[in-house]
Amino acid sequence: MTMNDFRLDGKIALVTGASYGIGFAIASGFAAAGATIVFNDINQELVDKGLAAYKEAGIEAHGYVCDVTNEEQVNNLVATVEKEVGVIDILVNNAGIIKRIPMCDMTAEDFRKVIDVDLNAPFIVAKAVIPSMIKKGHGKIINICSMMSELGRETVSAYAAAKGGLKMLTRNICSEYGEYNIQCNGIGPGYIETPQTAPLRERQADGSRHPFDQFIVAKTPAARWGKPEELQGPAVFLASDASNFVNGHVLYVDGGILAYIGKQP
Ligand code: NAP
Ligand code: GCO
Repeated sequence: MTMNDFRLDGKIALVTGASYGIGFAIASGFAAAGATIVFNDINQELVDKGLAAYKEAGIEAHGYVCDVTNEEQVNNLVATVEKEVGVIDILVNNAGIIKRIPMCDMTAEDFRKVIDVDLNAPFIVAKAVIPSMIKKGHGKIINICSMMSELGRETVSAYAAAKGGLKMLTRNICSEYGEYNIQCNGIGPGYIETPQTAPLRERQADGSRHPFDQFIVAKTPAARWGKPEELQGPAVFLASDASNFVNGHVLYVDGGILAYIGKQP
C-alpha cells in the first residue's frame, strides 16, 4: 500500500444534495483528494449557492438541478454528467430530509415524503449509476446513514425507518454488485452541526443551551457535536482504493455515541 491508495485523482464523484452541509463537506474533502466534483440540489438557487461556495473554496464543481426522488430527472442527470463530465466513479447518496413529528400526529403523506427522499432516492440514484460502474470495472457507493440506522427516538419514526432501510440497502447493493468490483458502504454521522440539526441546538430564551443539545453532549464521549469536516477523512477512505475490500459496512462517525450509555446526570 502507498498513500496514493487514499487519493481520488482522476475520479468523478457525484454527491447528492451537496450545496451545503454534510454533502458540501464530503465533496470538498473529495476535491482535496483529487476528485472532480459533481453535485445536485433541488433548485437552481441552491445549485448557484453551492457553485459559489465551491468556487470560494477553490473547487471548480459541476452543479445540476435534480430532485433525487424523480427517477426521470435522476436518469437525465446521470446521462448529462456522463456526456459533460464523464462516467461517475463515486456516488454519495447524501440528500436527505427529516420531519420531527410524534408518530401518531404524523400524516401518511409526511411519512412517505421522508421515505421517498431518504430511502427511495438512494435506490433510484444507485440504480442509475451502477450500469456504467459495471462497464468501467469499478465503483464506490456511499450511503449517508445515521444514528437512526441503529437507534430510535421520539418524533423521528419516518427518518429512522428510512435510515434503517438505507443500512440494509447498503448491504444489499454490496451483496448484489460486489462481484463487479463495486463497494457500497455507509457512513453513519453522529450529531453534526448543520442546518438540519440547527433547531436542536438553538439557544433558549434565557440564553441556556437547548435541552436536546445538553442531552447529546452528555451522550457523546467526545462531549460535543461533530463538525461536517470530520466526515471528510472517513468518506475519502471509503471512496478510495484503500477500502477496496471494505463492503457492506456502515462506518459510524459519531464521537462514540453508539458505544456509550451516557454521562450520569
Ligand atoms: P441538510 O443540511 O438539510 O442538507 C440536505 C441537503 O439535501 C440540502 O441541500 C437539501 O436541499 C438536499 N435535498 C433535500 N431533498 C432533496 C431532493 N429531493 N433532491 C435533491 N436534494 C435534496 O442536511 P445535512 O445535515 O447536511 O445532512 C445530509 C445527510 O446526512 C442527510 O441524509 C442526513 O439525513 C444525514 N445525516 C445528518 C446528520 C446531522 O447530524 N446533520 C447526522 C446523520 C445523518 P434543501 O435545502 O432544498 O432541503
Ligand atoms: C434528530 C437528528 C438526528 C441526526 C442524525 C443522527 O432529530 O435526532 O436530526 O436524526 O440528524 O441522523 O445521526
